[in-house]
Amino acid sequence: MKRVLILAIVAATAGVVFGGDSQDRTGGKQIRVGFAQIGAESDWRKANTESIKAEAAARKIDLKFSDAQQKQENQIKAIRAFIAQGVDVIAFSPVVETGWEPVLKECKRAGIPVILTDRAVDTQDPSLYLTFIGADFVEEGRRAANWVVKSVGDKANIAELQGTPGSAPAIDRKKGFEEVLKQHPGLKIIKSQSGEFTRAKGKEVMESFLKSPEGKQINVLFAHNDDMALGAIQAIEEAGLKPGADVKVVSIDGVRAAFEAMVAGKLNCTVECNPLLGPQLFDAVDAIMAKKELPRRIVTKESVFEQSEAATAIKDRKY
Ligand code: GZL
Repeated sequence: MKRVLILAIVAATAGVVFGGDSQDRTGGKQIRVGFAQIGAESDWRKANTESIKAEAAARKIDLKFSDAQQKQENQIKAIRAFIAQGVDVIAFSPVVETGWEPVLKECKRAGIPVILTDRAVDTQDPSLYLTFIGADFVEEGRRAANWVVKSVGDKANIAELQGTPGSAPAIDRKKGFEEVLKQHPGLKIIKSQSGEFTRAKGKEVMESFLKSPEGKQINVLFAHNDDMALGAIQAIEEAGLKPGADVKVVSIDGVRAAFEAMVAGKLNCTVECNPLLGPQLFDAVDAIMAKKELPRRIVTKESVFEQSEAATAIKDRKY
């Protein structure tokens, strides 16, 4: 009884939701997976959560799910609660790249395999997780910059809205974008700041960019995700400018609202970053339970969408 009580307290503090019965319909032992999600900061994240929950339900997985409200300490608490519950597999999307080795070592000591989804961790010890399922963020940054070269030309003053400081997508998207800009000295990033992947912060930071002395020179916005771009589009309009024309806008994710903004002529390009990782995640869980080999890295397939194709492509979008 005492152990259960402790478990409940630990789990409750980490915002972990207990759920599921112990037997699936086939009478086999139900697989128990703990998933520590970052939060609900963007449409991309909500679609990612929906994909994971829907796939777990479809496969009758006993999913313990936690939402960390973008705080690393909450993700770590949730992972510790999953260890205490003795789940079969732990999966999570690390909000930032560093600070994970202690809790990953606890997973290893507990003999619980770990899968990274969406974002990577920075560790020297490859034994701390089995596989990383997610996009190539450096390539996404290159694709955004190549669109600027193709569509804007060799001269532009660029404002950049970065994602969460220290997160893999923010670090690598910037890296890929700047790698291409090195070949085009006329393309200059003249303002750059984090909008934390949210619409509200993206709008706030873009307002400050436009009010700055360099504000009038900005003719391209590169946002590390669609939500910040959509917030910035509001700021551009409130400044009396035409987003998509006076300021060209390129962002990353490919969420439905970005397609709607492209159809309205306010966003010029979105680089797809697929959030529908549920099927790949639970294929990896099945492989672990069957003691099959797993590739160290599973890269999701993605493309680039421009304004000219948005009205057609939006019909097929799943998120
Ligand atoms: C990318 C993902 C990022 C999205 C944002 O894989 O980690 O986090 O680009 C989300 O929309 O908040």
